[in-house]
Amino acid sequence: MLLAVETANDPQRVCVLGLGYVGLPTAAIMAVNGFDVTGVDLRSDVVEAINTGRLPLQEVGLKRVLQAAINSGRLRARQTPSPADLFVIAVPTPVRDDHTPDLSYVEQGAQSIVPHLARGNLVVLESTVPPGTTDGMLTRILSGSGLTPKEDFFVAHCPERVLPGRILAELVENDRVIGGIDEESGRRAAKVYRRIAEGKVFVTSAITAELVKLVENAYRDVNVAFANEIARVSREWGVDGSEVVRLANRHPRVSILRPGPGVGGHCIPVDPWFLIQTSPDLAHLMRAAREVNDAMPVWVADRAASALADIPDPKISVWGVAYKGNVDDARETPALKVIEALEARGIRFSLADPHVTRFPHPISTVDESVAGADCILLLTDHDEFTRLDPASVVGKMRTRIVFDTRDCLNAHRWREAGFRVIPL
Ligand code: SAJ
Repeated sequence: MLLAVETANDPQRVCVLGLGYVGLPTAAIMAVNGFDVTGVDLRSDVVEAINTGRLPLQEVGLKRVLQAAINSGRLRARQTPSPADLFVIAVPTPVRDDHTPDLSYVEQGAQSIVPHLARGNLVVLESTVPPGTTDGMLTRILSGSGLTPKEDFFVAHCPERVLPGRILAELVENDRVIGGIDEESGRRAAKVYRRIAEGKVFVTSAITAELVKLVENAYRDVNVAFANEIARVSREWGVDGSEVVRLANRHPRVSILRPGPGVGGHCIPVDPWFLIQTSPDLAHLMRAAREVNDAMPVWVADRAASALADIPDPKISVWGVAYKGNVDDARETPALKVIEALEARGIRFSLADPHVTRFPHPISTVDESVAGADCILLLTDHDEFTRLDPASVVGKMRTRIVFDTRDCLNAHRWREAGFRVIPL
């Protein structure tokens, strides 16, 4: 971790708005690097947890950094902002049901800064936004303070790039792209990020930075969609799509991601819409990728249902509702759509997930979930599942079928234990 090298004109007091998966680690890392940080979140339970050194969310290594930050006396949480040299906005930017961006949290965050904005302040937007937001809506709201942008205060977009499950490492190690609304804004923001990041810091325009972020996530969505399409085409030929992808990737210039039950989380299924919505006549590939990935959960449920077609009143033990392995996050999880499709087909199910605590359906242990089940439907590649000895569940099930949608189980071992193993 870098040690802070402070100079008189650098921002020292930081106010981080939004203490979720990005804002909280950012606030903690800034505090341990010498900034004096006030974290702001609307939720009183989150604020209280942080002030007592408790984690409001699961993330590898975060507890240690949070406690170090709290113990240093340089991090505290509040429900409202206070005056600062630097404001960092790290709030959610979801899409509505009609796929239009919901920027209400950014708007509220910006409005809450206005009464505190002072001459010389820098405002950095980390949240992912449609092109034009930083130099448009955000700067406009901040101008409500009576101060003049690019003269009295400075604004930049520095999109977060951290991967849930590796947030602390990536926060420090990843390169950063900084887009200023003018050169001075970019220069000031770059100076801040050079204090906390070991990766390279690239300075560009606000629009370019907005596009870069959206393109990164759209790229991943398109790549997974390609993998998922391969899985479905391979299935037509009766072969395992994951094996096709794995072997194609042995070519030195092919790098396809892994097929799965669909794409979840609060970023990859959301962000491409910010581009599709703003360039509807151009973004054909990105729209198609969204459609391919969104169709996966129902396809998976259909496959599971047909595997159980001969079994009376079948029961499925669903393993994993988190949107991906080893995280506690179930936002936009494909598991929910798979479950809804199973429900619509009248199939009984029971859910197991060792990480997720907040979910619309009850979650049980693996042992409870497999009791009397006919099929394990693995949707999330948590380590707890991949490491599990099939012998420990085989006796509890009525029928021995396992449908591994993540290609993460040792098929040989499961077959030896008497299971019929279905690949994606
Ligand atoms: N997935 C697959 N197959 C794969 C990879 C992912 O089906 O080979 C699925 C996952 O299971 C999950 C979804 O895609 O449901 C998204 O997972 P992810 O690990 O690809 O990405 P996120 O959403 O956890 O984090 C992404 C990252 N973006 C990129 O890698 C380009 C992260 O760096 C961003 O900071 C984050 O979005 C964000 O906040 O924007």
